[in-house]
Amino acid sequence: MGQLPGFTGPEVALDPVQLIGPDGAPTTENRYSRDLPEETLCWLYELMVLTRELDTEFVNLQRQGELGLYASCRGQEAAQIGAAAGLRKTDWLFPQYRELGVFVTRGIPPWHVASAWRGTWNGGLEFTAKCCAPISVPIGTQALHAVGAAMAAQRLDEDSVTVAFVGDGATSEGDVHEALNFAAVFATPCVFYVQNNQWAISVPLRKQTAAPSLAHKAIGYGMPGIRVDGNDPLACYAVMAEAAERARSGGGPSLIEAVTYRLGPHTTSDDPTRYRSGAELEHWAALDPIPRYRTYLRNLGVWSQRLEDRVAARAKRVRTELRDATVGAADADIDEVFTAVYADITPELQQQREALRAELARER
Ligand SMILES: Cc1ncc(C[n+]2csc(CCOP(=O)(O)OP(=O)(O)O)c2C)c(N)n1
Ligand SMILES: [Mg+2]
Repeated sequence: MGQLPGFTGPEVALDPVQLIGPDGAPTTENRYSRDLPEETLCWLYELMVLTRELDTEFVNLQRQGELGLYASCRGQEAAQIGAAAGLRKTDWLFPQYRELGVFVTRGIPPWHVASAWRGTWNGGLEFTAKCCAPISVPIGTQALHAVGAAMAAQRLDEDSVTVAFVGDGATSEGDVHEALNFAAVFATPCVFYVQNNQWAISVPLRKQTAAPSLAHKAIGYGMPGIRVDGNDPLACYAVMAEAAERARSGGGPSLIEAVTYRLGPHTTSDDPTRYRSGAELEHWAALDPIPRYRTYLRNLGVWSQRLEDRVAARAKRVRTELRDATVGAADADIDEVFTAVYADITPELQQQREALRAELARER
């Protein structure tokens, strides 16, 4: 890649970091360790299966009219779980909206996520109990929040790191540019984690950027850029853990591009067969992170039928809990839209509140 004369910033490798090959065999990559305790290896597997199962339940619940909308993370489990697991529980997460794997890893109850998809005004204020911001539907805005929170941590002398989860499409937003630039200039403890799932609704990656990769954008901001195989949980874990430690120890922000694929539609309102080919889907379905990781664990002698049965039983239980808590749940209190803005409601908001109440009463 051509660089400006005198440029002394980091080079970005186009080849993604990969610790487990598509066939489930360990690769020759030796800059990162795949040496995690057996318990952690099994935990990652459990989270991936659990997320896949819950994701299916979320789609079902939407189809049955219990959720307004849902954005499936099918295919992105390794990218999300690997990354979230590589962090401390006190590191603050700033998700977009497709991050079920991140929420599950953090221990956010799935019904809190369901409540957000039923249209609560706040998109998941309960997530904050687990150091995770609510879902962000306005694309890229969460990147600014992540940098602001990182600057706050810096000033308070805390050693927590923030992570902005953004999509490939979000990298075209002005907000994300501003966030990256601020983060680099002020050396904030923030990691930008781009899940490049190849699509932004119906816009393919090739129409999103003319850069060699999304990770290469890091060069322009003056921060390390790393591409990682987003369908390899151990690679995502290792790369995130490294970037978080760098940020924690004063080394500033990093931009990680996790190369993955959205196996499902953009949301339950989308029909991807209208804009992408069956051949493309087949190509990526063969790279599905779950069977790949299962093969890896089996070769390692860590996978067992007992593990599979235990994981399946837990998934079944949690699916039922999600369904029971969601079906027929009460609607959100619309009043909160107005009462939760300021300590004392302003006259303008009070007027709007009364207008809405009157309108709703007419509809009833
Ligand atoms: C500011 C803003 N502009 C446009 C939209 C409409 N929109 C919703 S999702 C989306 C695509 C986002 O793609 P990406 O960042 O790649 O995330 P993905 O959905 O693939 O996970 C767009 C443009 C929005 N929600 N917010
Ligand atoms: Mg995308």
